[in-house]
Amino acid sequence: MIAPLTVEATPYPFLLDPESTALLIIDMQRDFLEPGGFGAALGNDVSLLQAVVPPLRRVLSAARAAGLPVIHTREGHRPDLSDCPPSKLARGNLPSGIGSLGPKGRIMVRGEYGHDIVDELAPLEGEVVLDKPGKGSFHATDLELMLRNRGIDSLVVTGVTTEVCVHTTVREANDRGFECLVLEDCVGSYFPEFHEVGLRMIAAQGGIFGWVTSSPVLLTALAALEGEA
Ligand code: C5J
Repeated sequence: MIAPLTVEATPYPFLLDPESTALLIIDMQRDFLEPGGFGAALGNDVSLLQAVVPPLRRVLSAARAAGLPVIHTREGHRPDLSDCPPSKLARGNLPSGIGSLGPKGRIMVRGEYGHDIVDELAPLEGEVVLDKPGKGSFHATDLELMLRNRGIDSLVVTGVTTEVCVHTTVREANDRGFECLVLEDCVGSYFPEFHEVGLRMIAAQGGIFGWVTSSPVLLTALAALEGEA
């Protein structure tokens, strides 16, 4: 049995038990991070999300080394779009929206190149890749069942975007009794001000939704596990 690690965080230190914590990587897909995808179709500067990749790569590698389960999510839909609410399909009046053919395949459609995770963070064999139709990772998925079956009660949360899929997931997790530690430099937004306020909202009021720390702080804590059997 490994003793919980103390991770300095806001609003107070987070106790991370490596045996009951998973790394959750939300929607690090080409559709959000690269030109020609959904993020760009919505009029966003997708280059803003690229900053998340290097620190998240380091966290992914440390989590794998520490034996933490890794769960990757992907937002998107079946090719016939039968799981896409008409409201979501219509939202934004986009000339080229969900299901349209773009330079990376059909936008936000499962199986298309653009829907998949960026090369730098490609899942390894055995890691969960969870397809979700909504913003939250728990909505219409079996995430909760998988976490409970594995005895996971805490999540290190990363990915994009801070105020949309990350926030929705943290709120869903919190209401289900999971503890969330969000890494401020491993989540990102097209809107720096939303990112900033989104993080503050998580840790405010004594950690109303969870805790916030940075990847270097987590990596320092995880380094203490090296050498432990
Ligand atoms: C958005 C997401 N922003 N992954 N999705 O539509 O945050």
